Amino acid sequence: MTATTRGAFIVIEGLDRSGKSTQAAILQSRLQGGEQSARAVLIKFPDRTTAIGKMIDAYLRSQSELDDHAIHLLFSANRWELASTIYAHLAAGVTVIADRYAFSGIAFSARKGLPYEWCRAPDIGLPAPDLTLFLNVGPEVARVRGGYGEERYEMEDVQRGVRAVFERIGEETKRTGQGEWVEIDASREKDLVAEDIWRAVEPLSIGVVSSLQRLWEKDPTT
Ligand code: DGP
Repeated sequence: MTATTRGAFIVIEGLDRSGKSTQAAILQSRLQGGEQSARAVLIKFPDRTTAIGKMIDAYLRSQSELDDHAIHLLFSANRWELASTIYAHLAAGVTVIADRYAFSGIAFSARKGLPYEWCRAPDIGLPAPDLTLFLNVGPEVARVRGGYGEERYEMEDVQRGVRAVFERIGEETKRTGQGEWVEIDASREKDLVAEDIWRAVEPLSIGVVSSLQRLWEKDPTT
């Protein structure tokens, strides 16, 4: 029996203003323009275009208030509503790049004091990324870059707490081997960051033979 090749699922995570969206766009065009000319789609979380995404958008702009648990579940539901789209693309051999994913879900809510395990639970079973690129910048660098302050969470002390939770997630992912977690020094010039990203992604750009895993099927904390 011949093994079938599917598209790779690549997630880009990081603090606000770490350059995720810029790098995701560079990566997408590089994948599409290469010799192999892979097809690649970019999905941004939260997806603010859906009905759930509109509620999230209003919350982030402080136009509505929601209980911390309720908004956490909405962010997760927003990922679940796109899960079948992700599966379909991957099965069709298309590379999927997600700008943020479930790791942001844990990081932003656990920072508020919600229990880590509780934060992880609603995302268990989502399609698991083959590779997560964590764009690492200090919160002070991120603040200077684009100007925090327009949306909820865009404050240095919040970002500092979020970063600490991301570090825990990265350590757990590396220890348990459930997916690959690569840290990229994103405080550097954007072309250098893009080169490091490409080095990590290139082996996956021709597709993946192994079957897609589900997120946290094994408890990473044990
Ligand atoms: P962005 O559109 O990437 O700038 O993200 C909007 C904000 O929402 C940003 O401050 C990070 C935060 N965020 C993204 N995903 C989640 C999530 O799953 N849960 C929570 N609580 N916040 C999130």
